[in-house]
Amino acid sequence: KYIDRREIGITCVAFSGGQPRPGVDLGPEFVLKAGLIGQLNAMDFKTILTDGKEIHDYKEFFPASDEPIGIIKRPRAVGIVSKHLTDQVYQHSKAGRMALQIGGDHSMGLGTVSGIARATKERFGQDIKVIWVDAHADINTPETTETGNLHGMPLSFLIGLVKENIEGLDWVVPCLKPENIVYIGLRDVDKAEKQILKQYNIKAFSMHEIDRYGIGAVMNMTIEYLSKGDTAQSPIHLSFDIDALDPTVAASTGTPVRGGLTFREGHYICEALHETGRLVGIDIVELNPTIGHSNEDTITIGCSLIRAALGESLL
Ligand code: EXY
Ligand code: MN
Ligand code: MN
Ligand code: MN
Repeated sequence: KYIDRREIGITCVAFSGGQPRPGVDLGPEFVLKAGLIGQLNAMDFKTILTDGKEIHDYKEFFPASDEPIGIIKRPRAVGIVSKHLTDQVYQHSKAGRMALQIGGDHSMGLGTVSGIARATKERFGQDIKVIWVDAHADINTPETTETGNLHGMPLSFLIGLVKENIEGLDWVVPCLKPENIVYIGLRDVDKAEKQILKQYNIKAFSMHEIDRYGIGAVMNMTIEYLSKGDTAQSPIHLSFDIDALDPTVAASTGTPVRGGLTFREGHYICEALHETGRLVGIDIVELNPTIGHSNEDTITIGCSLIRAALGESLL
């Protein structure tokens, strides 16, 4: 009921500034070259490229100098990318389209969640709920971060943990409630992040819970959790970091961590979310085709995760 047409608004974010390794900005180009648009059209979706452009790098908006603020690296570039992305995603979502974003590093979650949250609030008066599939929690604050990499911080901005104004990022309006987040796949969480998860009582299924209950039960619990209270049927955004998958499955990513999701577990998550009929947005991020063996596999999997979340049937 949230998506009223078989239309997908696609924004390809060629950006790597939220982390130090070059190449993650090439993710979208490789995904398009692998034929994603044709695959979606074959599923009977009309695809609409944001501003009619295949790839967005937003470089024309970057300031000439982007000195670190404390240890926070490239705050202005990260901020300007996500500010533009917020408006682009908002336009698609507001028009009743599925919003699909391909990255690019996960700092872009600042923009994708902000845009979707604004649109769903306006259209339905509902708060957005977010499934964050990731090896990492991405919830460091500018105070707790040990690396200064903003791809490890988007959720702290989105839930309003950042009180100080950081130049370039001061536009971010908290738009996500901690109780509306569910993590799946965690296995490399910093000490300070663990404290934040505890303090705000954020729902998380780490690899330990996936091993214990199995992915089927974990998805049942996830959907049950997101179906309580007065926003029982509210819209859901999926932010899928490819590093949630095991590095033996998807090697081409900048911060691989052993002990991750299998190919099927990753796809099952997408399929189960599709079945809810509540998905309004999908991010696939941290695809870095310059890293790892056989990058084709990682890119191909990125495409098939997207199709799974859009309801590609297995039979
Ligand atoms: N927690 C570490 C940091 O804050 O730098 C690692 C973050 C990696 C984030 C990747 C994209 O998910
Ligand atoms: Mn991430
Ligand atoms: Mn990650
Ligand atoms: Mn760590």
